[in-house]
Parts: sequence; structure tokens; C-alpha cells
Amino acid sequence: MYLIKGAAVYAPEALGCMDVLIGGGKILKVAEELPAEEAYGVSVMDGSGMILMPGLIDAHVHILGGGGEGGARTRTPEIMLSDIITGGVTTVVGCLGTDGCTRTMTNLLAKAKGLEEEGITTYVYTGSYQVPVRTLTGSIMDDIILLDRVVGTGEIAISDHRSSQPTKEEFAKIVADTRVGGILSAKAGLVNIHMGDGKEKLEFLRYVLEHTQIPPANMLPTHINRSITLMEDGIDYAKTLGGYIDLTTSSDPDFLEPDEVKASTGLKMALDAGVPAEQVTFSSDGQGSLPIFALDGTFLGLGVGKVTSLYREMRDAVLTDGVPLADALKPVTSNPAALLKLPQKGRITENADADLVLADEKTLEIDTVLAKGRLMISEGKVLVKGTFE
Ligand code: FWO
Ligand code: ZN
Repeated sequence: MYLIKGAAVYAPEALGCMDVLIGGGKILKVAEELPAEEAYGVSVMDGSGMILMPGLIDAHVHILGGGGEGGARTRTPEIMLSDIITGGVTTVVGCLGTDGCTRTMTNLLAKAKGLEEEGITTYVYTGSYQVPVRTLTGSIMDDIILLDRVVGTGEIAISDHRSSQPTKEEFAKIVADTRVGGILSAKAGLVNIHMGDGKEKLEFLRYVLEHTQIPPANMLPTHINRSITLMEDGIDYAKTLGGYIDLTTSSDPDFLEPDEVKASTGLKMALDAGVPAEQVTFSSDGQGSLPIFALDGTFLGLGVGKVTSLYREMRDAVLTDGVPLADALKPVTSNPAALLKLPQKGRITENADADLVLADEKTLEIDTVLAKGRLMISEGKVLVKGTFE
């Protein structure tokens, strides 16, 4: 049991200075004042001068590693536990990307299980870039209904030279099967959609919303900030059709591609354009490759995404772009939790999982991370490492 006293609590809404009692992996009580002496066997943490926020949710992580677009030597490294928790992330959704051949669903499920055993909460999407979707059971619906950790499908590539060039009808069927799989298993049924640099942009998603009864919450287009034109299309899609947009945080702020939009800047742009804060999410593309191709498609080189960029972009949105903390937290806490239909995640409220981050209220430097009530990082030091760390 831990009693965190006197932190400024962002649930993510600002609750003010509160005491938070956790035990058994759950948030037990949130109140103005909780006397420590009455709570048996509790460890008291001094939260004064700190901000307490929900553990971050990263809904797009290549936990196996991804890449390979420059040949086998460019297959990126598998993730380790501390790559995740040092960024205040306590829940991840694992995915496959370009390479759905040497990266498999069996491997993805095993890695997700491993990370869960090491202390965080994990889910996965079935499939990879490719269409037809390479599932475990042979069917999207069966994968979602029968495999507990499978919450949707992705990352399905469209408008990209590396996609399978699916038709909009094929795309609509993938969303339909994913939605029904989610309905029949009380799960999100979310399609994580990889947006490339193609000129079609969000055309396929508009097609689904205009020609079927499928609602926007079953589709999450990511990499929306990869170009200013796609960013603008995403803002229009969110404002006119109530769609959700996901901004990728992994990029080197010093080496942004010519028309790439930094995620923190993209959030500010969206909010200033009138997109409701609830419709924007961030994800890191951690351990995914960040390949650069010439206009003629020649591979030029690649970097590797980092889960820690998720926290960095939230922090930059506050400290650099002037976004209020509660609005900068939504894209990495309550918004992904809502889209992923994880009511026990992404909020500081009674009965929620005790996934919590304490950070310095001025610098937003992470001090403490708790995952399912377990102390993972304290005073900036990693206490719980991955098996092979
Ligand atoms: C993005 C994952 C991309 C992998 O377009 O989609 O390649 O399979 O590991 N990464 N292909 C990166 C941009 C958004 C910068 C992926 C990658
Ligand atoms: Zn992608």
C-alpha cells in the first residue's frame, strides 16, 4: 500500500492538491486529506512539489522490433522493459509493421506476455501492414474474440508505397470485421491505420464513414503529423467527421523531415483549429523503424523509434507550445484509454489500476513510476528491470 500525499493531481483533469491511497494494484481512495496513521501498513510518499498523473498509454509500439526496409541488418531491436517505464508508460499495445513475415503473431503474443510478467500492462493488434491481414487463427474476428490480448487490427498500411495497395472496399471490410470482433468480445475493435505519404491521405476513412454505418471510434489513423498536408487533412477529418487522429512522437526534433510536424506542435495546431482535445492521441512508434526513402523510392537509411518520445512530446506541448497540462495529458492517458475501451486505465479514479507517474511540477522530470501498484522507478532510478537487463 502507498499513500501519496499532497501532489497536484491531474486525472488528467486538474483535481488540485489531493491524497491518493493505493493498494492491491488499485487506486483505493482519492481525497483532500487521508491521515496516514489510520492506514495500516502503508508507505507514505511525499508528493508535495510534484504532479501526479496517470501512467501513460502507448497504443503503437513495435515491441518485437520492426524495420527491415534496408534488408535484414536493419531489422530493429526488440524492446526492453526500461525502454518503456523510463518514459512513464505503463500500458502498451504491440504491433507488427512492414515486415509481417519474419515478425509473427505468435512472437508478438509471447513478447506481450513477457512484458506483462515483467510488470506492465500489454495488448496487441493482430496483423501488420499487409492486406489480406495475417492473423493467428486465420480470421480477424476469431483473433479478437478468442485471444484476450488482441484489441484490434494493425498497423494496416494505406496511402504508402509499402502497403498492399488494398481497395477501399477491402479496407472497409477489415474495419467491419474488427468492429464486430470487438463488439462480440467487449473490446475496442480498433483498427490502427498506418498513413503513408500518398496523395490519397484519409480518403479511405472518409469512404468508410460516408458509405457504412461504422462509427469513427473503430479507426485510428496514425503518423498524421508526418507531413503538414496530412496534418491539415487530419484536422479537417476530425472536425468535419468527428474522426480520431494519432500523432507519432518518435522523430529526432533536430532532424525533422522537411514538411514533418513535431507531435507537440501538431497537438497545438489541432487544438487551435478547434479539434476537441478528446479526439487527438499520441503514440510513439517505439522500436519501429523511421526509414527515409528518396522520391524515387530508393531506401536512404533509417532510425529507430523510442517509447520515451511519448512523454517528451507531452512535456514539450506544455513547456514549449503552451498547451495546458490537462490537455497535453489527454492524448497519452484518457484518450487512448477511451478508444481502447480500457476503463481501468488512463485515469486517476477509485478502482482504476494503480498506474501512476509522479513528476516535478516545474520541469515535469519523472521521479516515480508505479505500474499496477508496484514501484518501478523511484527518485528517477529504475528499480525493476527486464529479465535480461
Ligand atoms: C513509420 C514502422 C514509417 C516498421 O512510415 O510505420 O515507416 O515496420 O518498423 N514507421 N515501418 C515511421 C514514420 C512515421 C517516420 C512505421 C516501420
Ligand atoms: Zn506505421
